[in-house]
Amino acid sequence: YPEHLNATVELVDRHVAEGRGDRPALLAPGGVRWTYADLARMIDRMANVLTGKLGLVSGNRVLLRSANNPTKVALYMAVIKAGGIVVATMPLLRSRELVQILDKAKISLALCDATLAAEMEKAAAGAAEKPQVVTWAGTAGGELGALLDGVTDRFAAVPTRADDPCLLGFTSGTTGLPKATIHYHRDLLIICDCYARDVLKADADDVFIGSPPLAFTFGLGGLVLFPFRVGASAVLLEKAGPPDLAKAIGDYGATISFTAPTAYRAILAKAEDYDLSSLKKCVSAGETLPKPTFDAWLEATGIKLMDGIGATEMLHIFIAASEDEIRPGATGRPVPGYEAKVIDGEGREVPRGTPGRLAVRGPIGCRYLSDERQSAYVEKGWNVTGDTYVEDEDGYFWFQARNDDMIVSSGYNIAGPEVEAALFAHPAVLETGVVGAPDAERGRIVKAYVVLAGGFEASDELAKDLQDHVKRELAPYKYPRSIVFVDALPKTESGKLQRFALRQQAEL
Ligand code: 3SK
Repeated sequence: YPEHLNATVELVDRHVAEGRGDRPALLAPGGVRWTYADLARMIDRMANVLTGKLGLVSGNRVLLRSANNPTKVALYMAVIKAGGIVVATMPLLRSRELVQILDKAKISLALCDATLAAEMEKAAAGAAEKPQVVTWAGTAGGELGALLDGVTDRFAAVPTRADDPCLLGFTSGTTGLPKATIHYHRDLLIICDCYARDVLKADADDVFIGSPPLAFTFGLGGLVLFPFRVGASAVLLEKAGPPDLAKAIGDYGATISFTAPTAYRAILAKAEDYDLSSLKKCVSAGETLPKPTFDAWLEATGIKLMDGIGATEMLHIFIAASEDEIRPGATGRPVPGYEAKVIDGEGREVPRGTPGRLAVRGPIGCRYLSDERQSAYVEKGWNVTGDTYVEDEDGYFWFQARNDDMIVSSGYNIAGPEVEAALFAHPAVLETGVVGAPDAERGRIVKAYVVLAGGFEASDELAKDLQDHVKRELAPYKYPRSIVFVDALPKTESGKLQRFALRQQAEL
């Protein structure tokens, strides 16, 4: 990559400059259809507003909060074109989670869909430094619409360098304390030129669709960067539950889908209700892909699900297999440009066939924003992801387990300790331990073991009250779907909760 590059210029403007401006870029419900030229003009107007009326200067961090829609994508690319750094957030986050992000990322400007403004305003009021909040409604209406009025649709990209940061990707650590991973302009292109070009093999006629929020870099790649890199189009769905996604695949003639195994399973359960015949490739990631799901999808659609493992730290997928190299049950082999190995506790490579910690290196590596957990993630230049894997004789990697406390449920990463902290805020909870438990539907669910405080009695009503309490405290997808009342929790001699013992219990 050249020393100077701006990701928006490469991903959007290039198509207009090379005569592909009339090709569709973004499609959305309500008949929304933006060509690359429409999108480029909208981005330029927004970049003018950001740098003019909103005072953005290079390096400023801008928080974006909305469901997946064309306005969010245009704002994303406008911030980058203006030299800013995007901090995209999950739409379901509550104010207490948003405050952590505002403070960590030192946000001065937050752009928020009006329907999600209440929690944003609450968070802004509670932040160490109150950011300016600008809301929008529909396709760039509301406060943002008023700012865009009469603004010119030409903006000269800020001459950023390839290794200037343009994205802070937040990921909740095992402790629930969010970590911010820094990504550069060139990283946004690298994932396209490694995974999307060499493994996915997408082209300009493809129509991408999927469910992951753009704040999860799995969604950012699959629904924005990959289609834009090849001049294809993307369907953005604000509501992307399995029935909405399955229906939209037929409505838009989508050819490439990005979602988690849970969604593929839910679609399969009613596959005869939908027209999935346009699909050519289906990417599955965010949680383990069980072989029965792979087999059932192949049987119903004739398509091999393309499994992959990625990480916010590495921006996207680094182990996967192209369609003709898939080995059912294995995640795949390192994406071209990446290397992977399995290591023991001392960092030594273990013989093939032996389980150990997965270590990866490639053109993108983990760079946390001022976080002491950096040295635990990167060991001697290798990114140690926290997953246990086995490498076979042919160099395929087979997932065994997560070796930390994260619970991956329906594609969401949920930190057990964060849910425990929320439960502790309820007067009925004396002690609690939260772990993942197997679930046919969601892969895993959040399961809370609770010791009650005096004066409280176990009941279904109390369990429901605890669940509602967590939904009010945290993003609702984090609530414990199963609550078990117990007399005591397993502890070490020094009084620490033995989560591994609870995990074993939850597996039964
Ligand atoms: O495997 C994941 O969880 C992941 C994380 C970030 C980006 C992409 C992927 C697949």
